[in-house]
Amino acid sequence: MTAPALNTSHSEAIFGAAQALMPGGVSSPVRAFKSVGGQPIVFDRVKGPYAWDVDGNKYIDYIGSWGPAICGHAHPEVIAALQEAVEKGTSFGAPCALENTLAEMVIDAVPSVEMVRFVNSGTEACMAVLRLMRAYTGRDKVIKFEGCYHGHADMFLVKAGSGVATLGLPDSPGVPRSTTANTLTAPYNDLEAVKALFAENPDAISGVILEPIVGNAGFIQPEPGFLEGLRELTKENGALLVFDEVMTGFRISYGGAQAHFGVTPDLTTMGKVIGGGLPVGAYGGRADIMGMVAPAGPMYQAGTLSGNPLAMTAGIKTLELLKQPGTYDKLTATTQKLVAGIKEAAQAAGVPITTASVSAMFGFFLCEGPVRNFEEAKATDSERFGRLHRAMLERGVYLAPSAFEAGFTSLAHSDADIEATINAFRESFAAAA
Ligand code: KE4
Repeated sequence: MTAPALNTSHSEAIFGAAQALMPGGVSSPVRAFKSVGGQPIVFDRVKGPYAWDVDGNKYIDYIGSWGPAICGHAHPEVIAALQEAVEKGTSFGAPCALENTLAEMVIDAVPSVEMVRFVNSGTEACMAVLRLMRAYTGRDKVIKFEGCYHGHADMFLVKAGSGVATLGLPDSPGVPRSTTANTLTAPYNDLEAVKALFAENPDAISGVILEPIVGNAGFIQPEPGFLEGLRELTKENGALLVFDEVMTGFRISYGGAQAHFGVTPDLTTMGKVIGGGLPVGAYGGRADIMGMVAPAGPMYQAGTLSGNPLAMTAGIKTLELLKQPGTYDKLTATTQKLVAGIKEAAQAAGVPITTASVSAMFGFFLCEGPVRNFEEAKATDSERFGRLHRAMLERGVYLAPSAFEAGFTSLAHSDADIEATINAFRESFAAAA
């Protein structure tokens, strides 16, 4: 069944004008639709599970601003809390009680976090946590995994995921070799490779940082024993284990992926959900390590807007909503129903697919699978994904514009939304075959 042609003339005009104003016309590369082709959709407004573009087209949104909108976009209680808070000012640059409140909520929720520092993005959180790993251990090297993305700080742009993988960039110019010389990489789910790196670099590795569930190389889960093995290996080698939960934090469970899997790292980075859509990042962990952070200790990190009252307000209200009983059971049921429908739709069209989900995060690769690491993820049929993405847009469903991203559901996605999405997949797999 062919979808009605999508009128996107206003999107095209606005995006066209943006080309001369901002590199690629966007504020973040993955939004430019480079790997799926066609023009990006310019948003006008969002509400619940929906987005409307500037031409008035409505979409069921499975990006949710790349994670923050887990309660649904513009949740009335978050909006009301912000409207009240904004009357008291937009930024203080001074301590405020709201920081205590959100810090207590994060500390109570996340097993590894005894103390936390708020920053303004996941990138900042990951930059700071690497500096802290090095400050605490006195060692310079770090192990990351191919396909994992920890923001755009120089030392992490080595075999990175997300937009770097999407655009097929050989990492990035402007990053000195001297900076990335201390960044060691291993395939995800490969404990032997990590063991070898420790053996080759005795007493030189500050720690291992990873996405406990990968959402930046497509959706890749840790194999049984992988996280536990890293926990043991880092302990044996006097190194730190760091979970980058910027994407998984408060999405996989109220305590994040670490609570879901029962593996407690030494440090954790967070972002997205804890800001409820406003710019927030955070890093936290063992008090003896966090005690090194200025002004309590010598490791310097700072930020003008860190802990600002609006971001704290949105984060507090979002976590209050997520803490309600039954939240994650509902998110899991919604997502499992969606993913089962996607798989059935692909199989009906004879399209090879491997799907997976945990709580409110999901993904699929257009290949047989299994997909255990970034190398295997590259087997996905990116060309067909591009055609599928466009066909879904034409049917009112907004998926991440990249085969190397994850999908996000929310408390606002209804059964009717899921049914409509599955129908759109049925038609689109056939159209994009
Ligand atoms: P930000 O600096 O974008 O707030 O966070 C960086 C980051 C760190 N760690 C993980 C696990 C992340 O997923 C991210 C950011 N995620 C991407 C989506 N794949 C953000 C979207 C974008 O870059 O526009």
